[in-house]
Amino acid sequence: MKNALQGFAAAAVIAASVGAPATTVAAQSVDVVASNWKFTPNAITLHVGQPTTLRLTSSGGVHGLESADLGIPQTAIAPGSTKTITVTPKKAGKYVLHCAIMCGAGHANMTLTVDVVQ
Ligand SMILES: [Cu+2]
Repeated sequence: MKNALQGFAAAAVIAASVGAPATTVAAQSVDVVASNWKFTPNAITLHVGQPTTLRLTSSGGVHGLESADLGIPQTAIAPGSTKTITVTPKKAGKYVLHCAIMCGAGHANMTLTVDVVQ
């Protein structure tokens, strides 16, 4: 029960960080920071048909993101620069994106979960 509540709180924080209320049409953005070896946050929520700009940077190491399902081309994420990719999900679901560039010992476990909801 405690874990479920913590999960809910985390989801609420992520939803809040996405920004604008559902009634606005302005593009939303989400910041994701890659490091050795995780994405922070490691889970984000997007909405079907709603464009969201991902702002990707790294605080350590070169990492990558890619998702054919979400229309994210292979994108290198390196310290000192920010890559922006606008994503408009077509289909609800849970997409687990793995780091797309070999980055060392923790590479295999480096994931970003994208929860796409209506
Ligand atoms: Cu990697």
